[in-house]
Amino acid sequence: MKIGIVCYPTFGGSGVVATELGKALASNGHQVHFITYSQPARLDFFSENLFYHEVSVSNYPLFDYSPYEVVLASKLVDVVRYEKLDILHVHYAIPHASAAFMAKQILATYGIHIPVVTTLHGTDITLVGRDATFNPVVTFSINQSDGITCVSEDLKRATYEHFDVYKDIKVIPNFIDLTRFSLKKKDHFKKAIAPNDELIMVHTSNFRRVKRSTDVIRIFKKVQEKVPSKLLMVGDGEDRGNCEQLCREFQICDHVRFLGKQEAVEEILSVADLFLMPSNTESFGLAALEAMACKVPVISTNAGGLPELNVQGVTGFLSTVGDVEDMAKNAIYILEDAERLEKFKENALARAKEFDLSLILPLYEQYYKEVLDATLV
Ligand code: GMT
Repeated sequence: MKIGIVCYPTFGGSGVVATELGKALASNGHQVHFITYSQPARLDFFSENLFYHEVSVSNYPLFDYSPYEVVLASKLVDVVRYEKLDILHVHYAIPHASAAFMAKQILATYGIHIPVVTTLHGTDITLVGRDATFNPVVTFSINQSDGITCVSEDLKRATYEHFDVYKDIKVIPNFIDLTRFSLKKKDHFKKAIAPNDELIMVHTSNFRRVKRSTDVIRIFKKVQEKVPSKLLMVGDGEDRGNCEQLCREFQICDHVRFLGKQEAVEEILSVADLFLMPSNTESFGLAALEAMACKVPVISTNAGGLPELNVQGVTGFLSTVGDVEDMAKNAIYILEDAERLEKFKENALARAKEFDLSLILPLYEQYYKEVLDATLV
């Protein structure tokens, strides 16, 4: 199959899922064309089946805002026509689904009928897309897609609740390549971070408000009063400064390290004992799955799709958003008993295996086939 993939090429969850999916499809013999505004961060290896087409928006003095969507639609028309693609898979509704719709209409004038699959990832539905300024276009372009997938049952429910979508939505969860995430522990790194064998807690995110990263610092303050521990904060974004400020106020700076944006997150997770995800909303929680794949239990909120991943009392614990007290109590419960911690770690890894790439990839392949069969003209 020849598949065009449109996504945000950044480190965000939707870009990671789209890129890893494209790489896996290419390894499985499909020809995959990425159509994005810069090379996807995870598109880090060469394969004869992988192609990358850059969407470059030129600046023109008249434009206060560059018309990215129009340029993307033109690029899609070009790539579909000349590379003879069978299907387009766009990740994150805004503005990819509407650009794909525009391209589809133009291609029809050349007698080319290309089915479009849209994958909804989270904030395109739960935050941005719900905004009245986007809603009519998001609703229309989702309904115009030939196939719609989303990453959790909760996101499916939210889509039907907030948008007038009348089509079926297929839930295909996030996945993990366990071969990449089962690394040997970096003992020298662990020793440097926790010289006295302190336990290591980790938070990875883009530090946007929705991640409630400052709650991580509040939780950690309480935990380190009871359990000798260190905290690693991975990533960067608007709330990082607030987190640093809070560390100074609490006088815990010696125990917290801000590592900034990191590519090899699995190396950091390989030395971790507990992962913290106190998000306000999370359609699936890919970062938590990555932690679990590294045998790290998860303290999270019960928002969005998190209960579909993190199993209460088995792989970690889930609390109400903002209930720092409860999250700290649960973290201490897991960490204070070595045998109990080991059990939670084993459970986390076992759960992650249920989302292995080898199980989820066929679901996408099968769905493409169904969409193609249904749209044959
Ligand atoms: O909103 C983000 O944090 C980024 C966003 C994205 O689309 O890049 O992540 C979302 O998609 C991921 C992959 O499907 C999910 O695992 C994340 O839970 C989801 N984030 C939110 O819902 C906040």
